[in-house]
Amino acid sequence: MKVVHSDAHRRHEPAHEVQAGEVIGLYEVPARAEAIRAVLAADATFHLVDPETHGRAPIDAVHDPDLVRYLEHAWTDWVADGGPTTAIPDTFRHPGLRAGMGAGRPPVTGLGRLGYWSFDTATPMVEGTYGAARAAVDVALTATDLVLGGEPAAYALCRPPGHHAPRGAFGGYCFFNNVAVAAQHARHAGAARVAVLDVDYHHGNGTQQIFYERPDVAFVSLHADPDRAYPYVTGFADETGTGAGRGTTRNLLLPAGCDDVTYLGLLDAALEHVDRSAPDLVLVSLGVDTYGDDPIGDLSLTGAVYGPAGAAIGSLGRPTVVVQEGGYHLPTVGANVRSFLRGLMATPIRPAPPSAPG
Ligand code: SP5
Ligand code: ZN
Repeated sequence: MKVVHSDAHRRHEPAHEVQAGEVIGLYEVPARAEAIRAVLAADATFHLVDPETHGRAPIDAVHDPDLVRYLEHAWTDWVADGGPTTAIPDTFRHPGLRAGMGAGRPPVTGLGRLGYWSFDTATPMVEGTYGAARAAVDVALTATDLVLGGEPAAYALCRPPGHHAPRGAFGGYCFFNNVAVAAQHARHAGAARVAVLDVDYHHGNGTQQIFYERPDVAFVSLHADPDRAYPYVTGFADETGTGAGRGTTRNLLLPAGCDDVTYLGLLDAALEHVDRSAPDLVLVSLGVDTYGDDPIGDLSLTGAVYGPAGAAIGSLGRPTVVVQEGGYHLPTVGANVRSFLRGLMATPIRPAPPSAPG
C-alpha cells in the first residue's frame, strides 16, 4: 500500500496549548507522525511517496476563501501585532456578541483576527503551521488521486489533522479539513457518490458541517458521546442531515470504557450506513485516539481491535483512502495504524471505476 507523507508537518510545533484553562504541553506533536512513518517504513508492505502540489483551488472549493486567505497571512499578522512565538486566541466570535446587530466587520488586529476564525484555545499556531496545513491537504489529495487512478487503497499520513475544521473556522488541532477537501476533489474528478467514515474518538464536526446538506457525500461517524467529550456541541444521534442531505449523516455514539467487542458491533452498524450510500469511494478519517491508553480518550480498546476494524471496512469491497486524524499515545500510535491498514488490505478491494475527465 502506498503511504503519502511530507516532512513539512515538522515545522508545526507549538510549545503549548490551553486546555480547560491550563497551559499544558502539546498532545498533537510532530513525534506522532514520525512514529507512524517509522513503523510503516520498516514494513515492506508499505511504500512511502511524496505528495503532489495541488494549489489552493481544492481548498477554496470546501472552505470559506476568506478563511484560507486569513490562514495564509495569519503568522505575519500575528508578528506585526507583536504576538509571542505561539499564537493562541483570547476572544472568540461568539454568536451572542453581535446578536440582533448584524455581522459587523471583521477585526483588523492579529489577535482579533485569530479569535474571529478559531473556535478553541487548543489549536496553537506557529510560523510553520500554514505550510504544514497546506502540505497535509496535498497528502490527502495525492492519496485520493492514487485510488482514483486504480490503487485499491492508499494511506494519507496527514498532520496536522483536519476533521474538526468546518467551512469557515479552525480548531481541534485542525486547520484545513483534509478529508473534506479530498472528498470534494473526488467528486470533481468523477466519483458520483463518496462516503466519509470517521472513526476518530472525537466527532468529525467539521466534515459533518461541510456536507450536512449534500446528498452526494455521506458522513458516518463513530465517536465518544458529545455529552461527555469534545467537541461537546455536535455529533448527537439525531443529527442526520438537512435539505437534500437529509438522511446522509449518521452519528453512532460510543460509551465511556467501550471494549473491543462492543466497538466492532457498532462499527458494523456504521458500515451498513456506508454501504447503503453505495459510494464509489470511501474516505476513512482514522483516529487511533480510541485506544485504551490514549491520554485524551476514555475508551478501553486494545491493540487487537485495529486489524479487525480495518478488515471490516475492507470487506465493503470499495476503493478506500485512509486519512490520518488523531491518536496521541506515542508508544502505540504507529503499531495501531499499521494493524488497521494491514487489516484493510486483507480483503480484496475492487479498483475505482475510471474517473470522468474533471
Ligand atoms: C483531531 C483530534 O483528535 N482533535 C482533538 C482535539 C481535542 N481538543 C481538546 C480536548 C479536550 C480533552 N480533555 C480531555 C481531558 C483528558 N484527561
Ligand atoms: Zn480525535
